[in-house]
Amino acid sequence: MPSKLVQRDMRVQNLPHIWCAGCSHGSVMRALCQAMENAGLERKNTVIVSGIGCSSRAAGYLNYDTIHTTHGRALAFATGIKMARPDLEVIVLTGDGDISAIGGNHLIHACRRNIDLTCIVMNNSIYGMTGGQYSPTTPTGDYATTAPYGNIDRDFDIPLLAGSAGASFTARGTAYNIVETTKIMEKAIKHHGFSLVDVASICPSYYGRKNRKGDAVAMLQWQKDNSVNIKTAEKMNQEELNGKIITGIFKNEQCPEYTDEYRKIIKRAGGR
Ligand SMILES: Cc1ncc(C[n+]2csc(CCOP(=O)(O)OP(=O)(O)O)c2C)c(N)n1
Ligand code: SF4
Repeated sequence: MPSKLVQRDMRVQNLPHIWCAGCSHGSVMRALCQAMENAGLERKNTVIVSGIGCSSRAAGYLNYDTIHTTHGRALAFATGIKMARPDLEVIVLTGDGDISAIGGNHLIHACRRNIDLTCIVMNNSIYGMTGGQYSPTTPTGDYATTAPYGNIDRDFDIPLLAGSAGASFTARGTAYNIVETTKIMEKAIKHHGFSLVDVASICPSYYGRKNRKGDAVAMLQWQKDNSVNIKTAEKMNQEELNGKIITGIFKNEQCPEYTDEYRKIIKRAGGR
């Protein structure tokens, strides 16, 4: 018998899902359901928007008003929805490829505008859906289908990028510590302004296999052993932090929000 949360939040008729055994996208999706419940979101006021990728498939399994859009464009669709209906809670589900490669320009401008969207990035450091090509978050030196001798690109730190571009809430959780990740998601949902939660995720089928990281259990164990909360990280030097996943809330500020500012312009122009 599926749990109450699954019965309430999932389109069980769309199961079985497409994810490989051990993929962490399901745990992240489940954490989002819990965070939405904890934040008091109602189905009638909530829209979930995704791009394209294994991660973006989550929108299809959630029993909300959802849009599975085009690759990289989830934030553009979400911006349109929020501009038309600022009263709605708009949540974007995306992958590292979707949001920081093809969708990178949409990301920095959504951050710059500080529009009130919550963006959950399932960051598995690879393009899973298309067979393991390297993404902008594949660590330098790691292997991918398109980097058989090692990746020479330097990788993005997505929360750092988002914060620098103007997002007022940025954070990172892990698939391993899903309890902490759920709490972070709840805060991100409640935040008024652009919130980005990067969730260090695992793709055992491609990233794990190409980089000899072992099975899903070994990959999660690695996350457990190598995660450092921001408060502890502040007391560590760069050498000690090398290769670590820094978690927690990095930025949480109140700044003018885009749809609020837009309403003011409408009033100034004589509209309602
Ligand atoms: C315009 C366009 N270009 C390329 C693709 C092929 N494509 C589909 S998903 C994807 C990458 C997805 O990677 P990511 O967002 O990291 O998600 P994951 O599958 O790893 O969860 C690509 C390149 C596409 N669907 N549309
Ligand atoms: S290919 Fe990777 S990201 Fe896609 S479902 Fe499988 S494990 Fe998950």
